[in-house]
Amino acid sequence: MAQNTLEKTSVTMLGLGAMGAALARTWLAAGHPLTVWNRTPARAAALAAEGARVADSAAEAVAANTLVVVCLLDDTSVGKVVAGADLADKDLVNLTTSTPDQARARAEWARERGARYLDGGIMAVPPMIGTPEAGGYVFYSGSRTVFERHQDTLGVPAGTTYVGEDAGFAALHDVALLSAMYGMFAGVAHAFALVRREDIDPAALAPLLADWLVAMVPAVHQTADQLRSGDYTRDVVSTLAMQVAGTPTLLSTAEGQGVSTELLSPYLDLMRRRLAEGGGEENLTGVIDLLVR
Ligand code: FVH
Repeated sequence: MAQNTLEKTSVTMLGLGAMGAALARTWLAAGHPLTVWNRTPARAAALAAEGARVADSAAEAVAANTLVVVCLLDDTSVGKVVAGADLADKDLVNLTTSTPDQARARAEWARERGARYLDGGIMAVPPMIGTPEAGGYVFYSGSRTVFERHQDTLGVPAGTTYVGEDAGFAALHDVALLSAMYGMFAGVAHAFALVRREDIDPAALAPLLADWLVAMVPAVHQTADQLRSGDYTRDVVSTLAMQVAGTPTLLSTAEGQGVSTELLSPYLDLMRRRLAEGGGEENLTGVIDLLVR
């Protein structure tokens, strides 16, 4: 049931895929007057039944409100969809996943058309939208004016974290976190592969694995401290020299279990390179410098 719509900012939503529809639904439920458009009109039917106004074109939807939120498949679809709309004096919030360079180019593109631009990187999946306890949030970067003006409205579907005026920073933060996530998934895949052929219940390993990863998470903060200070030996408990000495055990165990080391080896190779360059008293922070060279 929609709440009182008095004084609630009107929102235009372009894109009603899994994510766009979830976002739209929370604004409707919170009482924000909502105009929607989607390339495939049938996807708007459910929202229309819940009170959304369905525009016949993207241009018509953009014309309806100052705050225009876009959540489409990719940056190319954003260019196509918004191309025919008059963006003059609009607050354009683009929640489509893009690269930092795409976001910066899109910000410039919007500025040339008279719009203020805010980019977003969504750290949530659709079921987390409108569910604050799920912990989902959106990185925002670009126009601080747009962010501050609409922070309350943008905070309806998920938390908001503003990371700077560089329009590319939201995408960069998004990709940094996702990249770390895939690194973690790579390690988890290797761990499960190691026990795959044994009489070890994956469900018994899972909590051990999860607890171990959680116990290791504070290392993220130590890495940040070392990067800021430039001293990669600060507060080191497990030296790189010691860790590299243990790598044959990891590789031999994988071989013994009949498991490919293709996920693990690239990281171990970087550890060995850093050691060869004299980083034996550090922990793992020096690997970062090998990557950015
Ligand atoms: N769903 C997720 O788990 C992730 C979570 C993190 C953020 N992503 C990003 O959100 C963007 C939208 O994702 P989505 O889940 O809504 O994606 P779809 O359900 O596939 O919907 C895609 C929408 O884009 C429309 N569309 C695609 N191509 C075009 C085009 N050439 N012209 C106009 N519209 C286009 C599509 O329309 P239709 O197929 O229904 O006609 C949908 O509205 C995305 O950047 C994720 O990376 C989601």
